[in-house]
Amino acid sequence: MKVSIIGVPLDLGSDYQGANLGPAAMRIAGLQEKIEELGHEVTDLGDLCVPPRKNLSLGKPNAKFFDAIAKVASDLCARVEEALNAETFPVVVGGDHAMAIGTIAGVSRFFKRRGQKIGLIWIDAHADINTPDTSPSGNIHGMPLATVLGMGLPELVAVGENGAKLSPEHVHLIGIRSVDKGEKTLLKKLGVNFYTMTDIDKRGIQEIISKAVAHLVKSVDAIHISLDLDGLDPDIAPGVATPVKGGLDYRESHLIMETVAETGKLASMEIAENNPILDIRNRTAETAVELVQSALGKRIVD
Ligand SMILES: [Mn+2]
Repeated sequence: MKVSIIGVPLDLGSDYQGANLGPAAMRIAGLQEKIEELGHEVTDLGDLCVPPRKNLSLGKPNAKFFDAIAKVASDLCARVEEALNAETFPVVVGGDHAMAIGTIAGVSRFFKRRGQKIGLIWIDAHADINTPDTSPSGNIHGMPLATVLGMGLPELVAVGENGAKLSPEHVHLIGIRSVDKGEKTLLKKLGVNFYTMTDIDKRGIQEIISKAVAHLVKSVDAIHISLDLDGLDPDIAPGVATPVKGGLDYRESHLIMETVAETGKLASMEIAENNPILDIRNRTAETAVELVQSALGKRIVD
């Protein structure tokens, strides 16, 4: 398989600076080499251009830096679509999770033009389904799931193509344990499939991911993984802006990747929220690179 690495040094979606260094940390952790070890041909397309926050005005307090984020997301959408057009598998490395607005717009546009549907495995401690009306912080990294489902700020919903990029029933949100009040309402109203850490404790990740994937295999043509590293337990991924105790452990997160990979329908993935400033000796990037390997076919015994 051919793989394209796309770096998104975006930190405008969060109050914490440092996620803009995430792509560099992933490269230092050996992202390209570790994918090549699996026999894939890898091209690193470098980083998108993101303006420094000092040069920007806040824009709207309930959707901070929305215009700059919309521009980066549009650029990313185009880059992802090009990578898919070139018959490569995009591995998009961030950058805060606002990047998902662009990545998913690109994946959606590529498959929509072929009359095909996409599904989404979204791993996160948070639901990321706030809108400017419900967000307590105004930080756009808490809004990308709502945005790709067509809710929220029109300038962001319009990225790529206006409107929802996929159907809520084709979204599986895994690992949540910190959900805002407004988000609880929207999660249920939209009909997104979601699995809290309590669900995972009770049912086990194997049952949950197998059923989620079986549902997607039946109903969509391609699957995208949006991995927010704060979905993982802070023990294995401490370098994130908003860590929450009690996340997915090392084996659980690998099993998710392996199970999705086995479908043969995984078309793209992104890794968000790696913040080297908050990390411990690049542990988070190293964990992330290992998870990319599992998603791209690495097995204990081949
Ligand atoms: Mn997130």
